[in-house]
Amino acid sequence: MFQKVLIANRGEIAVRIVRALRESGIASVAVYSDADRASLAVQMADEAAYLGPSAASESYLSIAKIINAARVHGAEAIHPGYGFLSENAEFAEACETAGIVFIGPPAAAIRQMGSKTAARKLAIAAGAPVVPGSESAIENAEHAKKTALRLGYPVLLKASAGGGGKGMRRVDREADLEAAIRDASSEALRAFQNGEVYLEKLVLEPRHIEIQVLGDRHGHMIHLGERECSIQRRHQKVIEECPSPVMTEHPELRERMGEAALRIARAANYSNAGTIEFLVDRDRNFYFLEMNTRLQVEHPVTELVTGMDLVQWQLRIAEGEALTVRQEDVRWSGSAMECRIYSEDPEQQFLPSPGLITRLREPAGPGVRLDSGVYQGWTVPLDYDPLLAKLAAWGPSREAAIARMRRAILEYEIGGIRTNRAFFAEIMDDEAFRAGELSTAFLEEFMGRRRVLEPTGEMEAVAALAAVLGRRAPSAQSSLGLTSRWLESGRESLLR
Ligand code: MV4
Repeated sequence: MFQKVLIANRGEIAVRIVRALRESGIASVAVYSDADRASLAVQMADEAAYLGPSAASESYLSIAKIINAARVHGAEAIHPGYGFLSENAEFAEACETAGIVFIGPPAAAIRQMGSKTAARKLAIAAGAPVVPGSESAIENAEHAKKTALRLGYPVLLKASAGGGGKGMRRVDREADLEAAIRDASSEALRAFQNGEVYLEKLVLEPRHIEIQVLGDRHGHMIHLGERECSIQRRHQKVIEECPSPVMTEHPELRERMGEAALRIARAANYSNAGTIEFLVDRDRNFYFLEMNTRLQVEHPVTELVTGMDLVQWQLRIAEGEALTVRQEDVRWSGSAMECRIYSEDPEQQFLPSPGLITRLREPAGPGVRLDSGVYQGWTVPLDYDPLLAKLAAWGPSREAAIARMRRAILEYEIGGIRTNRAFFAEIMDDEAFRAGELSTAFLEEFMGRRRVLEPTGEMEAVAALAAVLGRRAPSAQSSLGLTSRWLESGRESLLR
């Protein structure tokens, strides 16, 4: 068993990992930058190591500083969390060279999945479905035209080194193809120092569904089912859930996608926790998209439904333990969803809203889990991702989970900064959402049908009154037809 582990991350995920370590009797070392001196993770961990200036390049992204901190503090292993160095094959190798265990997959698997064209080839070789597309990178305009004609328009240009939507271009007709290739290629070159692009058939209004896999270092691999992540904005996930409403209606889809995910992970000689992303079209055809070789932000919904602690398993697997859970032991119970609470203003094009948290009341109670990285008096820095916390709710059914989520959102109060908290209450009340009619187009359509009134001073006074009423009778809020902006400004004028 490890005695001490360093957490190469910050925010809520660092806190999540401190908790798992403490439960296992392992000492934790948090790391911090100037902006994070007083972070919750630093306060909660057994030890803390200063990395440097707030800029991530000089702190959380510095391989040398992090390896050095692990050496100085005597940590035998490093958990990278998500983002930062978590999918950096060189970091995984540097850990190994320093005699430190990297809590994650082998460096070779990280590297292979980092190339989207290599990952696609691997999936094809493993017999998993991929979106129809070019065999490899586009060589010239003629090659692109021939391929697009075979696929049929619309097509999608993607960067080989990409991910997260950068360097992606939709092309609807041949006349636009050459210019789009130039655009996508130069964007990819700037972003990834690699201008290679390839073509795929465009899947219209897909669902984004991913499969969680877990493998040990002895060749055992299981999947823990799916998470539906279709509700996203600009490739940033906003709500995730397990099970996917489509799987509840078609359970055989889970089995087929789970098997495809296992074939891909095995072909990559994968171990530890990983996620295989798929697109699912309206006819429930599924296609491999990419593999994320890390613990994901949204892992709590899988934990709530399977009862398995993914971070604990990551630690055991990294220690060389064998998986004791067989595929037939995995059971899915009830329904869970997660809302990502960001310090951003939904009424100002989701602009970041950093600053001092002057008031905080956190939701709790049956079926509610809050993974938070903040406290009252903490100043949210502008330097990093604006994720404050992840609010998750579990219920015996999707309806029950939605009811709990709605209740928890109304309990949650964050003062001093703008957050997207109340925005989620509106989504929970949305008919299409409640019906489980999800696709990656959901949020844009939702924003379109949402009534947004810019409140005047008078309206704010009404909202303040309504917020008071709402505390006594939450139903008064919806019967007054209040938008989240009204409620939020009402609450804030009360907190001032
Ligand atoms: C697609 C697609 C439709 N057809 N590929 C976006 C990010 C990158 N990881 C892959 N993405 C997509 N690839 C084909 N052939 C639609 C998307 C996409 C998307 C995928 C997952 C989650 C959200 C998305 C939002 C817009 C587009």
